[in-house]
Amino acid sequence: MPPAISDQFAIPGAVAMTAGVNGFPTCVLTHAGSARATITLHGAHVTAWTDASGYENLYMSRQAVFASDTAIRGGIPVIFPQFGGRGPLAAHGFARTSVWDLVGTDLREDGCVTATFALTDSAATRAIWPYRFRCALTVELTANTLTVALVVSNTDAQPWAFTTALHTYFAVRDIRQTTLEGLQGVTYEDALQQHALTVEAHAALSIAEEVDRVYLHAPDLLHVQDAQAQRTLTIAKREMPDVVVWNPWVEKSQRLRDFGDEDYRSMLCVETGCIRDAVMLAPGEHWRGKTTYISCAR
Ligand code: TA6
Repeated sequence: MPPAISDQFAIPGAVAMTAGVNGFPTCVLTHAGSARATITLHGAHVTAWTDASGYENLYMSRQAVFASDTAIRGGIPVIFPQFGGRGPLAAHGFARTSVWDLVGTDLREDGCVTATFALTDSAATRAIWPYRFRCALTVELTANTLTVALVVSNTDAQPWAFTTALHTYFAVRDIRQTTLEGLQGVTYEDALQQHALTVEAHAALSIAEEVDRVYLHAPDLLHVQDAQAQRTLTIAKREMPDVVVWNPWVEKSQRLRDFGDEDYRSMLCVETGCIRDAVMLAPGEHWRGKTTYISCAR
């Protein structure tokens, strides 16, 4: 049963709460009557982001399953406390399938619209990850930018470590006419080659097969160049050293239930996070990381 919907944090013209897909409570941010972002409380998951030009920047599978125990295929899944299979938990951890609370909204003087979501430990999380924690995720919307900031706090009396990522699915007009700039010279782990280490040779990375790589300590500025859409999506990250580049291509697309067989053509995951080196937090310590996405026509 989806949680109840409250208007406690509504701001006329800027923040509204609605019943989203399958009744999931969804927060809708609107900037100056044009740019728009939707975030479901299920996973504090950004499910859509259109900029002031009306361009939808995120991929969302038409087969995405909105169910309490399932990760939504598309948008920005929040990965915590474990990336992939790098630990004892189910792949990518429990944050993306947990119900977060909306704990605050704001319409700033500069017009930026924000919403903050929180997830804290529970008997259910402690049963599988025996630590006390608090995560706060803030989404900030302006005319042509979307920022996602994550604060992870150790509220326990013992230290613990985590890995995390914003598993962002970008919409692209045609993957074969899309490149990713900024990774030349960066070492990556290739998940398709038993995590062998390789140095990226290309200034502009093209995708013409399944790609599943973790680029280590990548530059904080990257650009997705969508030639057919004549658009550039800039990714500006802070305190999130690693970058994942993933496209399932043909065969894996056919194996994914919640992903169209041809959808590999219209998406590219470029994910930012702390993946290779886990972050260790002492009691009372916090980790802060953020990524800003900037959409512009070329
Ligand atoms: O981010 C890349 C990756 O780890 C891939 O290996 C692939 O499994 C993808 O995440 C999707 O994972 P999911 O659990 O959402 O199906």
